Amino acid sequence: MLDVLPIRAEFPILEQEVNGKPLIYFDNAASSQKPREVVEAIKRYYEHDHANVHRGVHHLSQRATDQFEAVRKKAQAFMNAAHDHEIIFTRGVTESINLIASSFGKTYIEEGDEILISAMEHHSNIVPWQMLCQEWGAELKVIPIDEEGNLIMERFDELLSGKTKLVAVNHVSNTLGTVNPIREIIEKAHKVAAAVLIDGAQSAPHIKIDVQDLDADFYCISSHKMYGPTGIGVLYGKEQWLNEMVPYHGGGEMIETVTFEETTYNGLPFKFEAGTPNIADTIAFGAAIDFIERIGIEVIAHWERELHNHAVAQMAEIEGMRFVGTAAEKAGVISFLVGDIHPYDLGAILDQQGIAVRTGHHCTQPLMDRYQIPGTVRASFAVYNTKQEVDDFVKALKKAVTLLS
Ligand code: C6P
Repeated sequence: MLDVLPIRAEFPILEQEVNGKPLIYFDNAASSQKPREVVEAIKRYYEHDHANVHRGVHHLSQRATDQFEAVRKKAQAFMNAAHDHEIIFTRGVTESINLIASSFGKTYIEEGDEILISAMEHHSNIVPWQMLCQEWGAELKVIPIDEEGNLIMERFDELLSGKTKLVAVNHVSNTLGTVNPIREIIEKAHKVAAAVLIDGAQSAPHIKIDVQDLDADFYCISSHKMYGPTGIGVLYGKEQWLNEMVPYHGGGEMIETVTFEETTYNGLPFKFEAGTPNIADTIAFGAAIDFIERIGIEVIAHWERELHNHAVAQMAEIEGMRFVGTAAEKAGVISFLVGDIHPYDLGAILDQQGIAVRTGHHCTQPLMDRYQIPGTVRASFAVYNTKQEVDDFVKALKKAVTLLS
């Protein structure tokens, strides 16, 4: 069993009371909290090392550049990318998907082409593809899901065709917790020469990512769900795609030469990194990767699974409990409703007891339509959560249900 208390002690924010009760933070799928070493990395950078990167010959600029580029190598190792120039820093998964939708669209998409997504995508993995389809006359197709929250793979097989240019699915659903069979999806998509983008927002904190082993074309992760700062993430892209695709943003850093008549572009990864990057948060993201690797991603996943099972077993006893998302392959996310109590009401009463959960549609409105529900309450776990917190949460939930029934 994981010795969780020393890990928990590394997170100063957890040592507070909310509404007179010790904070129980179960909103980790939205954004996880940051260990001291991540907070310290930001402070240290601004107090000692700040200068712009890749620009100056002076000492501070070189020091900042070295630290910044070291994180690219760290992220490369974390995802097992073949080259460090396949690691593009972005603001997070949303920006990464928009980058691909824009650059891939401009480079490859023609009228009549198809983009395939799934019914359990986050709005970030729906809207950019709708925009691409509108712009280029392509069509968006959707892989349906069954009642438990599994992709219906027979429908995927039927939807996949020579017209499919790109398949974009999440590795783990933020609302259902389903872990999707992305290896099979990638293999099948490649048979019709379609590229595959994996939205790894919810997998990166829990599952070992190996982009070479998966043969993923694009894989997106956000630091803030991985114990790191907000505003920084990684787009992994296979070298060949990134070399062929047109740039996303124009500006400094992404150019080789500029005249008023013509601009030539920089090589990878800088071609996709216009402007001054988010240096401090990138460096602190490196500290977050160190944190995950120090604990071990398998250890984290195992602990979260224990918390999940411990919670589900007790929650199932509550009358009227309905779990939304019950796939066999699941991460530490529990979406639920109780009777006809509105999720906001449950969330508000839990908050009064110091418990942070997310309520609503979780940026997956089409998924809510699929289940014909207004939203859910979602509890999601991280490595610093304890079984005692789960017990306290269940007790508070029972109290809330009694109050609202
Ligand atoms: N989901 C949640 O509470 P950004 O905001 O760009 O880092 O990530 C967007 C995103 C994309 N895909 C999935 C599967 C996600 O879960 C998220 C973020 C948060 O579920 C905030 S809406």
